[in-house]
Amino acid sequence: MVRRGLLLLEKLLKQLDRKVAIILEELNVPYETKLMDFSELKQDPFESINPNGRVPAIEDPNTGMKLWESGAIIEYLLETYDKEGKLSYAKGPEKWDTKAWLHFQTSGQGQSQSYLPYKRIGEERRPNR
Ligand SMILES: N[C@@H](CCC(=O)N[C@@H](CS)C(=O)NCC(=O)O)C(=O)O
Repeated sequence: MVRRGLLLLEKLLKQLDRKVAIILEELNVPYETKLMDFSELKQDPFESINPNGRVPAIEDPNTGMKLWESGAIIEYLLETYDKEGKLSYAKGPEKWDTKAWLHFQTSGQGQSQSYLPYKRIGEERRPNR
C-alpha cells in the first residue's frame, strides 16, 4: 500500500515528539517533521490543530486526521497503522496492560521527567516559560 507521508509538528529533541517519531519509525510510516518555534504555537494556524498550543501534533493526509496530545497520537497511529500487531494488541489483557503503561507514561512519568534536566542544572523555571 502506498502511503502519503504524515506531517509531525514538533520541537527539536523534545522527548514527547521523539516518542511519536519512534512509533512512526517502528511502523515504517513515512513522515516529515516540521520544527515549530514557541512563538508559532499559541496562534493560528497551529491552534486550529491543537487548541492547547503545544507539540507534538500530527496531520495525516491519508485519513484527513489532525491530532494532538502524544498519548492520543500514539493510540491513533497504532490503530491506523499497526494492523499486524507489531507494537500493539487488538484485544485481551495485553491490550489493557499496554494502555496502562501508556497512560502511566503520559500522565506521570513523561511530564515529571521532562523537568529533571532543568532541576539538575539548577534553574528555577524552564527556560521556555
Ligand atoms: N500532554 C502533552 C504535553 C505537550 C507539551 O507540553 N509539549 C511541549 C513541548 S515538549 C510544548 O509544546 N510546550 C510549549 C508550551 O508550553 O507553550 C502531550 O503529551 O502531548
